[in-house]
Amino acid sequence: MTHRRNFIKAAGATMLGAAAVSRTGAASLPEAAIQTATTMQPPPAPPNGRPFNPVATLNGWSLPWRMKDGVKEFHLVAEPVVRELAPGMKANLWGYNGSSPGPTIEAVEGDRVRIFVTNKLPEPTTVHWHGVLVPSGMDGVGGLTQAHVPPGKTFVYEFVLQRPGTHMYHPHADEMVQMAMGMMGLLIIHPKDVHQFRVDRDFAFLLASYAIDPGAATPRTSEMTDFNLWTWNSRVFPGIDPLVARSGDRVRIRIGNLTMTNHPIHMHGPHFEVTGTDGGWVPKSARWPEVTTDIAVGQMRAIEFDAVAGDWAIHCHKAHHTMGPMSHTAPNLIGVDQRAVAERISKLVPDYMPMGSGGMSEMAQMQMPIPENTLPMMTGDGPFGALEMGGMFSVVKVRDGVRAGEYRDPGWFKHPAGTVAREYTAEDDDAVPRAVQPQADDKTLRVRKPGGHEGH
Ligand SMILES: [Cu+2]
Repeated sequence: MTHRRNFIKAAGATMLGAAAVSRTGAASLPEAAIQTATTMQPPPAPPNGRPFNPVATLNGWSLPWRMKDGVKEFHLVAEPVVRELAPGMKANLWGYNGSSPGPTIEAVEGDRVRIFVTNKLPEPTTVHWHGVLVPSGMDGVGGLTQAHVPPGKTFVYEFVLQRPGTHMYHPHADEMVQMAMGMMGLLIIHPKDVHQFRVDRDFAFLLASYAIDPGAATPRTSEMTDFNLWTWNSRVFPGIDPLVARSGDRVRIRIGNLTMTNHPIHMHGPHFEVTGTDGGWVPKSARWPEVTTDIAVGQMRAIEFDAVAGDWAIHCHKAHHTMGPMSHTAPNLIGVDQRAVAERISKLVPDYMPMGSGGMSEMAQMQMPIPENTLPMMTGDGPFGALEMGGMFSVVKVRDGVRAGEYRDPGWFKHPAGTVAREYTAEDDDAVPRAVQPQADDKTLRVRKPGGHEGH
């Protein structure tokens, strides 16, 4: 679905902004690729320039560049986009080149990059290169280090990438609105030495939150705390790509947080280490094992682990962040039978859904009416039933024999015989060793060891 558009033709006389437009850049703009697919587009190996191992952007893509006299030229177009957050809900967002988040920009330590930014929004914008070492005048802070990019104009940023690392880009202009509308993207600086920090699989995504009322499609941008859609690359479970790897692969996941709150990201299965921050790579001697890493607002964390076969949940550990937008105002009604009245209320108040009398779980099964273009609170099916999830949740799917560069969903894990938790039945009575068993002809309890060692 990637296609190109010629900006010179499309925009007629595209106006160039006053800021730092070099003659080389002004001669002709590089084409601005666009992408509207919401599934991961595994990036091809770099066609020119220094070699690098590209990242896999969850539900996203990487921006092609043009090499011009040794400079890598990229073209970002800030514009309104429609993003499907998960099947059943589309949001009116702002992004870049057809998508929110915008495409991942990938380049190499030492590269000189020239990034054209065309503003097709109804208001001025800028681009700040979060964590990238740039000259002050390239830092993208509207009013402070540059004039804003007016609607219809193109500005150009140019700098040399000094250190490898994981960075983000986002506006520093009317930030509250523009970031709440989804304007953000990843900027990856690969090391000059392709073997440095080498991993087998390198995933990347951004945390973003939206406040979209049930039945609506456009975020409430003045919201400060009460967000109801918790997304990875502007997707929510079950719309988030799985992270597919082969057993034994060294896997990296780079996660940047551009929401308004912290997210403790927790991965089941193998332990990981935090190997990178926005400031660069953590020396081996300074890493420690973890199963959860908190990612504060404006932070990036890269984690790495050795993949072990299985389906391993990865999610934000704030329970409300793995939920959809419906019914967070529901009172606790455990023990109360109120379904008849609830159904009548929900017809009058679209955002109303009762908590079940035995907990919330039954909500994942029953089909209460919800407004159009709205996701339920808990959803998704697994091989054993309802997953009861939403929001910031996905699955690290590790299998033997996955080919390098293969990211397709391999389906559910086939557990080896005898390794799945199951119901205990009376037939198990003799098969399962009991920890403590009273001995009929004895006054004291003896520990019974499995294997019939008692009685000597
Ligand atoms: Cu969270």
